[in-house]
Amino acid sequence: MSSLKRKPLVVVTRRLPEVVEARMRELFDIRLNADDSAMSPEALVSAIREADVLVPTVTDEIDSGLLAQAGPNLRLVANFGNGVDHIDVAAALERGITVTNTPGVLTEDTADMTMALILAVARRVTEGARIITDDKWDTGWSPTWMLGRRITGKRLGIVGMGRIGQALARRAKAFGLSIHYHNRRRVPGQIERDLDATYWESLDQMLARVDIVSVNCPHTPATYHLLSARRLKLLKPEAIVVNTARGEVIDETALARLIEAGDISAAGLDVFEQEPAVSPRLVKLARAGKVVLLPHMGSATHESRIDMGEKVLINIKTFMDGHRPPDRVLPSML
Ligand code: 8YV
Repeated sequence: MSSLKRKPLVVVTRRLPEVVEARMRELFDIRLNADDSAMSPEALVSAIREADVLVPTVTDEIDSGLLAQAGPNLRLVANFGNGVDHIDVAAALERGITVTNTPGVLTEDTADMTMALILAVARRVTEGARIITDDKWDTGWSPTWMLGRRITGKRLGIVGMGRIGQALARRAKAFGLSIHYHNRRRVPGQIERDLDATYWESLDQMLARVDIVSVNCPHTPATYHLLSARRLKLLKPEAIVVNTARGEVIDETALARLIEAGDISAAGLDVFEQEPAVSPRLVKLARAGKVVLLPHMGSATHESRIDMGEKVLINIKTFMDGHRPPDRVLPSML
């Protein structure tokens, strides 16, 4: 916690919604990234040398090497986003730098996008839309054409039953899916009852029994390639895999290989291991209608992005006023 006599210098690495930037301008001395391109490592170094507060996003790698070059004023990294796997939180804390994030405000939108991907894959939504825009609907309607899979009555396995996992479960239940989940900790009984959710202590056993798997856990050292080649092979051949969390939780190469071989039916991915690069194998599968790929759009609504900005503002303001910011991230939470 800290108190400055002057306005704090806040460096924001990407353009934020206008209302958020305007409020930041009123409260702080801010430096914005006018052209909104992802900051180079050199630009990040000069940012953290002068800033009191850095506001990064998922496109900035804030590792221990970078943090070692921070200037004496850097006290807070107020991440615009929930996931903090691009920030070395322990290294920051060792240097007396507080880290905050923006939990809670993007839950519903991310759960919506997960549901959208489940439906898009099962009902071939993007494939169908492309038939019209590519002028390929010359055969007209037919009883056996463009058939997808019904989702009602199927089993959904949620990997990570936190806020987003539970918001997805509420939606999926309304669509007639039965809810199964694996989580580090079992959720309270009342939540399980409300969601009719079945807890699987063994991820392997759950994977072998569900029709759709959705990844909704954070990326941490413990969840890196949690859906490994071995685990992906446990899935039924007709299974669908959906990921709106972080690419690193799934062994993407193994997933592509299994879909190519017909050992997994399809996938819907909003996140990738090497963003913004997307594996050419996945792109090829998308062209063949086997997977639906989106460019990390889970929280991309005006509402979420404004609320995320509001959280960043509150975290900075509270911290600068000498109080504990509401969304402090500690290594023990990861
Ligand atoms: C954001 C996200 O778009 O909040 C997160 O963890 O993955 C996304 O919804 C992005 O992280 C913003 O930095």
